[in-house]
Amino acid sequence: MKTWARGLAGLLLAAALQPAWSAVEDGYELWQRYRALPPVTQSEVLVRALSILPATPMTPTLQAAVAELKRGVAGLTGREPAVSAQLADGALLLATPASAPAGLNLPWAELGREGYLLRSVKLQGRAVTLIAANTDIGLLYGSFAWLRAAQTGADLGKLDLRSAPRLGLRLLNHWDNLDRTVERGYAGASIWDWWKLPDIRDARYVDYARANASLGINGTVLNNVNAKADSLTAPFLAKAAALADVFRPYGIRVYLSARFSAPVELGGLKTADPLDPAVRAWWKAKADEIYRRIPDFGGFLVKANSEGQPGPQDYGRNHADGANMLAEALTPHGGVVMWRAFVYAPDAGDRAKQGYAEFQPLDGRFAPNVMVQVKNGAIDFQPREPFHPLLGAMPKTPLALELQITKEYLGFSTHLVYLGPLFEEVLRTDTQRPSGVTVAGQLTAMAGVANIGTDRNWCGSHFDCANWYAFGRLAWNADLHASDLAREWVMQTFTAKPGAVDSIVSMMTASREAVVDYMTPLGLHHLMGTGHHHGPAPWVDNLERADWNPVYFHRAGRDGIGFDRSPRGSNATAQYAPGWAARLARPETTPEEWLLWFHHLPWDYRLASGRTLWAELVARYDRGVASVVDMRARWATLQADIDPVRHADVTAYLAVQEAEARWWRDACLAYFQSASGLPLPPGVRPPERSLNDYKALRFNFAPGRGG
Ligand code: GCW
Repeated sequence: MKTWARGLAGLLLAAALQPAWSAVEDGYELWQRYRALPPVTQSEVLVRALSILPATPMTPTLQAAVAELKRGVAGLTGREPAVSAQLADGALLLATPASAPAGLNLPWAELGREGYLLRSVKLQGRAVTLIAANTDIGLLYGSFAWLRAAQTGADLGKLDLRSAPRLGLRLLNHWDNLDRTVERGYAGASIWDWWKLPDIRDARYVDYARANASLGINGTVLNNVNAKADSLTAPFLAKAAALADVFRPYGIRVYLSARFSAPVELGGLKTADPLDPAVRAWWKAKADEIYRRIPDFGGFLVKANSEGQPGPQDYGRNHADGANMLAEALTPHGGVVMWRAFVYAPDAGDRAKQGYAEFQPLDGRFAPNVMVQVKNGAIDFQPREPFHPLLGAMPKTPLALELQITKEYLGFSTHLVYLGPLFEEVLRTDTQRPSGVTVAGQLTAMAGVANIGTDRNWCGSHFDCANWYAFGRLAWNADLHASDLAREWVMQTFTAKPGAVDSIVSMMTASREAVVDYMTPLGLHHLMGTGHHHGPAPWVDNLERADWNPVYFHRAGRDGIGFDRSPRGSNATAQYAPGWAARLARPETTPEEWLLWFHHLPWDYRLASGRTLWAELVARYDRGVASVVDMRARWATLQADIDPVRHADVTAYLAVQEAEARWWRDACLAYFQSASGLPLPPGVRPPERSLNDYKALRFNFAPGRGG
């Protein structure tokens, strides 16, 4: 063969062996890429989805379901199924009780309003796949579930899957401001283009709704809890109504954060006192106005008397007075109030105790359509917190769990930290109220603080989208396992190649423990930089309020480290059920991962490992860094399995993460060493720079502080 011909043949062979990466793997399509499946799976999907037989009547929601199935199957197999009215072999049959073929005996009642059933059946001699639900939204959820099954290796010829959410409300909370900045947002600007709304409806809004509906998220709070009253004015309500119109077919209701002082700011009243009849009338009229524009408006989310926000306490009233007033205005329309329990007053003692202290005594005093929304931990979305003592302690009050999807305290969007294990850990914890009832078992709703912005990949990094995914799936079903969700997400997002899937899943599941280790091991918390919350700053001791300073939380000195919340200290442990309280009262029976959250211990205290506290702390910081080094090495081996653009994106981010993990470790060890006065254990690498160098770092333009 001529040299040029050999060269050409070589090139062609190389091209044939190279996976055909699509040109647009930029993350925009999230877990809904629907790329061609491997041939065997592809033909399996093809036989099962030759045509779609929709239920009737053809509502916008059903249209969305059919469109998604067509798009999905076309992408996965290269052939779009026909929509047909004929029952044929290989049909996807969408059925409600009204449209189901006669003789079909299904457990309709168990599916509830939103649940679905997927089942392979023979009908009139034909092998079809049934997607059944009581409502068209159930059919949309079922369609997404079938597409997920098709992409994650389910046997499509033997489907028998039933699923219904336990929680009726599964929401995202956007901390988005009206000027499009996003408080604690690290993924660009707010996706809500308030200025151009209501006339211009960005195509992204539909894709946002599709992504959320695929998980079962059914509500979204559009604006920041640090709310401006303007969001309740007529022009902004028209904008919110436009979004509600886009989201409605996808089963997503719109909610707004309400500023408690709006009657003063917008209504010209002298007071926002919740017991004042004029104030109550103002809110009623406002609610009526909202429902005229948005008939299925979900309700209000409120941050009151917290971090400078107005609230009922400004008028000598309590949280129940405030929440019940809003509830009264919403009741005729079926709306709900989600009243946040994230409160802490200046110098009122242990900050961890304040939410419980203010809210628990009000149990039973809230109107039925009020939910108290509680963060997963008592301080603030730290890498690891013990569960909030309010969870389980208000049996007469519906509770919503607030989780933070955006990584305010976990390295922003540059660190790969999969939050599934964090969410799972909280949801599974036994509150012992009564024994065996987990946090998940205490809930009526779940809310996740969104990490979504205008970045092309939505979340600021490819892997951060897994956190949106895991939140949504767990809100639908809290019994799911974080590692299974990671697997599903990887198979839909990156690749279904088994070895690669295993590698990525193990990176993801290890990543949460890694961040705890390199930032705040052994129950430490709140060690981050002031204001922007980026990077380590355990030395900060000069802020106006005691409980804004890291030194308040870690209390490191020559004598030891940790916050004594035992009965000898602040006695925060007494806010838990008796079994937990007894266990947490003593360091020997406190789970090691929460040790310094509850106890102040001498540096030579012995841990289960046999090491002293000081040596263990150092070892944990080292383990965290090593884990990131390992993640980088694993990712490097996946180059052939991942499209080049996303592989390179993640590679670059992991390098940042490793550098920042080292920075956290070095700065914290330099500081804690100055407090303990102890030498580093033999063989341990000393911090790269001096403590003063770390203290001198400034980040004046860090993202996420909002407006
Ligand atoms: O953690 C703090 C955040 C604030 C946030 C607040 C809250 C919206 O730093 O940015 O404000 O929590 O949850 O209200």
